[in-house]
Amino acid sequence: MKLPRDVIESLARHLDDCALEAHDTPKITDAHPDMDWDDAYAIQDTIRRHRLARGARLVGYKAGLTSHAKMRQMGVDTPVFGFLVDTYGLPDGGECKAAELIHPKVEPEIAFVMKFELKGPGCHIGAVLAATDFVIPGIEVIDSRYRDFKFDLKSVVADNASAARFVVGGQPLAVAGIDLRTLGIVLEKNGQPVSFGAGAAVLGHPAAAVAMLANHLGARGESIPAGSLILSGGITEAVAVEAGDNVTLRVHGMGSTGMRFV
Ligand code: 0L1
Ligand code: MG
Repeated sequence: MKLPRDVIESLARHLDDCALEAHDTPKITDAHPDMDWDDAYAIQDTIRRHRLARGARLVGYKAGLTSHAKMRQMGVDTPVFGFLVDTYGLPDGGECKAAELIHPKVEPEIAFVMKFELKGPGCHIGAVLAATDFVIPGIEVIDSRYRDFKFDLKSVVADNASAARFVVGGQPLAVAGIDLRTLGIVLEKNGQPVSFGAGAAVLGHPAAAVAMLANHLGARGESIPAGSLILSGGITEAVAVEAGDNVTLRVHGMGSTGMRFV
């Protein structure tokens, strides 16, 4: 690690304040160009600790930048991981308050709910499918705290991979008998289809993103607990939204979920 503990603490507070007060900031590597990956995840971990200390509950994890469309959109080449707390969750069809966010975008995702603990290293698609209770359509609302969504990977890891809100809903399905690679999705904004895709857009198979997450956590002495919700990553590019917008995600054979921005 390159950064002293007090700097990690103050960067975590700064990014958390930006999220809570909905204001942006230049990417933190501008002032700390030597920051390394351990520093980045230590800042994210510190934000998580502060959130839990304030009463939030850890409900799962997210994988981000797992599709070529997203990597191209953001000019990066590696997935990143973050945590999900209950305060990010919205009711299916519910309201998302745009004033609480800086510049939200939505991503269509396949969410996994785990039946058994999953622990890396060595996790693979088969282990993920064996440990999954069900999959369900999910929309992630990302809201980078960085000005104009301009960041590098270490800055975005520190910022909890831009996690902000999420909704899941529709028809939960057991993974046996469905091919998540060919699962088709349509994302609608205000009744108009705006992006389309299939599960294979996420690292060839959405379960591959969950395996990568388990291996990432395993390398840090953590695991994915039973009951966790995992957002496996945007299938398409993220779509910008604002107050007044309605978004709906339709997934083949799994119904739909959505939210309204107010
Ligand atoms: O969930 C995601 O793919 C987002 C990861 C962070 C990068 C971004 O803000 O687009
Ligand atoms: Mg996402």
